[in-house]
Amino acid sequence: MKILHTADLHLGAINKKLNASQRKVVLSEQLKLCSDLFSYAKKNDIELVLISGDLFHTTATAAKIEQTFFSYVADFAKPVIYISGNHDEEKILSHTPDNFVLLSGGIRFGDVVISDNMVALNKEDKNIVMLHGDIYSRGNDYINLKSLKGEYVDYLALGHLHSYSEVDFGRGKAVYSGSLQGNGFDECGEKGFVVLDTTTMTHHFVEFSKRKYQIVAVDITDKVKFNEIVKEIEDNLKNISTNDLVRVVLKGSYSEDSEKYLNLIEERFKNIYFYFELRDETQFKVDFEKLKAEKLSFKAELLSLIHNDDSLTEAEKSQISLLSIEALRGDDLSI
Ligand SMILES: [Mn+2]
Repeated sequence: MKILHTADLHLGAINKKLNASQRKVVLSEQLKLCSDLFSYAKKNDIELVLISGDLFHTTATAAKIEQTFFSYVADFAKPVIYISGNHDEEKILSHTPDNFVLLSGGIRFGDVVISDNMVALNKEDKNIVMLHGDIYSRGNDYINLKSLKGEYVDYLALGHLHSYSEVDFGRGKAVYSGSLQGNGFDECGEKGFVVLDTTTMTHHFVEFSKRKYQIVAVDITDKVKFNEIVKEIEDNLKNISTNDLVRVVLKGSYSEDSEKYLNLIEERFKNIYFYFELRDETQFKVDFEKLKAEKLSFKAELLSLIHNDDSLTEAEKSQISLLSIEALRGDDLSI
């Protein structure tokens, strides 16, 4: 029997960084992903779908979203087994079709048992236990795998952490399916679900998201002209889909002559990608070799004084140098 394990769909969740039209796209995409998931399940002879919590983002998730989701479940017709998570624990579910099972205890399908606890598991069965929590760090939602070691668990179908991962324990494997799509820059990378074959008790991850959050570091050291900086960013974004949500983090150092115009860079890229944002983590560096050539200039004298002041850290030196240059030029100070 083939089982599809998913979790953390967080239907109704929006990222506050997105504008109204982007939010609309993301919300409808969440449902499209669910509809596609059930289509995948039908095409691939999946007999059971497991949802390991946080199906809905809040108890207040719109009734329309709930209704639409459950219409997909009804259409799938085979059992969809669900446990709640920390986000939808209190949610009162309505419109649930007959094949939607809020798991309480164990259900048997031949030699396969799906349960939400370890009580009454038999050694000779293939036991799949659904839990929602964190196996890696101790907190409110901590699941202590050590305490499960002696239990007859073959596959722990986990929810709560939004990326796929797996850990061997006892006689089985603890597996996070991860969410279907990221919802912030803390959720980068591939997202999808897991397909488990109970004949062999083997599983594999299926990448399924429509768009990804991507953080791309771009070192602009030695790129002085605006076009050179833009070109460097473009080169680093070569393999990124325009459907993606992109954060470019500028790194390295820049000099007094740098044409690092942040607003213009943002303008240049924001309409190319579904979402684009720019972070600047570059460090200002004074080119002292070049300054030496500017003998007898007030700027050269001032910057040399700063450079040679041993009471300052390197970071302080570059910050004070930058402010001095801006002040001398009559610019707004970047303070
Ligand atoms: Mn959760």
